[in-house]
Amino acid sequence: MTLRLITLTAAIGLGAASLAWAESADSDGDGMLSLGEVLAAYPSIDEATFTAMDGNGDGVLDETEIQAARESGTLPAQQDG
Ligand SMILES: [Ca+2]
Ligand SMILES: [Ca+2]
Repeated sequence: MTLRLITLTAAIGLGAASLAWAESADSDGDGMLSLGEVLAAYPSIDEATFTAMDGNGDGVLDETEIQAARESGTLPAQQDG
């Protein structure tokens, strides 16, 4: 039972961590990051970098594209403020 509780807690923790990007950068709460949201949240990123991160070219970054950008180091770790 203790192990099960730990596993459940860990799962919840991972879920919260994966959504952390959206809570601070996704200002309109649609679950994806537009160019404007990325520029506002990450001053170090320019439009060309955004375009490079937008793998399917639909003009917004979905969670998959954001995860890929973070893993490749293109998108910096979450910034405070
Ligand atoms: Ca958004
Ligand atoms: Ca996209």
